[in-house]
Amino acid sequence: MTVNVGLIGCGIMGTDHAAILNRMVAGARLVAVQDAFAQRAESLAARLTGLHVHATPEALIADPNVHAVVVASADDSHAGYVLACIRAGKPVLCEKPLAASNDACREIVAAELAYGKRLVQVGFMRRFDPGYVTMRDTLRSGSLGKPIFLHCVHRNKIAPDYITSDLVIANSAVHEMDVARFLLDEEFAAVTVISARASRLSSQRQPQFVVLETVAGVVVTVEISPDAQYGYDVQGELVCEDGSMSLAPVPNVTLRKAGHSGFVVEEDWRTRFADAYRLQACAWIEAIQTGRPTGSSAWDGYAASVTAYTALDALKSRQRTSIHLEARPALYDQ
Ligand code: ISE
Repeated sequence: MTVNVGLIGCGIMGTDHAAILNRMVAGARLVAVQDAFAQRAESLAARLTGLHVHATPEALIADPNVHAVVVASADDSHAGYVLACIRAGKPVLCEKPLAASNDACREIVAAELAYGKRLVQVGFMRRFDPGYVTMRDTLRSGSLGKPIFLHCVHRNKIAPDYITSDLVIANSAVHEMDVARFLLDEEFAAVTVISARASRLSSQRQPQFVVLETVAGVVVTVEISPDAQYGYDVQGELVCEDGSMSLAPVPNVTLRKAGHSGFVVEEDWRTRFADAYRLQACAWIEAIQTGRPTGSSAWDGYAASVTAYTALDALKSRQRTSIHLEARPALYDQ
């Protein structure tokens, strides 16, 4: 069965999703778009054939020709559209964050529980990055023993002006909060945040160092540098009882030129995680076709949100702060 997809939000991420669905995913067809700025939807429709432009997100969700929805609109609008998709019984791939508060995440989980089936996938694309997937599979094989430390580095080339110290955590480090749960398969118990001095590029955001402790005692460190200047750089090393494994640089080609030997560093996450975004879309469509949900669930979106907001409390208080999640409903057991 071909899955007809409607897209809400035609900004940078929405346009990327459209290009992926249009060209790279077997079994998917982008059929409808909508954006708060109608002109953006019109211009996307002018570039791709066969798209219906809807005036409102509600009309797009209600369109009987739309089987499933991608939400890539402004962050604070996500929850409302995800809830509307659940009410309509339509699968939805929602860009992170799932919602703008823990309460709104809980409301989505409750709506899905009432519906009785998983419909929501959160766009934490790193779960589909071949490097992280290999690390997870290797850890599960048991060949390296139990995990002890996960060291993460997350550097953006230059953060946009709206990024503050809070958003360095809630918008950037939240990826490590999700992918660490994915790798380690357990929840966090506590978080501590240490701020480094601000770079001369911006006084409004400090680079942050986040230390997370899992329930089993694995320590996860995350350096988040919003203005690293040299490029977009994501690193990860998982140290286990019998060895360690690290993400390899992407792309994995060594360049030698003018006295240097090394690899090109990506500009941003859209190129660094291009494969992950494509594989995420393929997996989402396959999950709809087979009825076997995959990727980050609404529960994972809730857990990432609680972890990020607790980290913001820890940033303010400068204290090690406990993380409290509700009991995970059986719907979300793997
Ligand atoms: C951005 O919103 C993302 O989601 C990227 O993956 C992340 O690397 C970046 O720091 C965020 O601002």
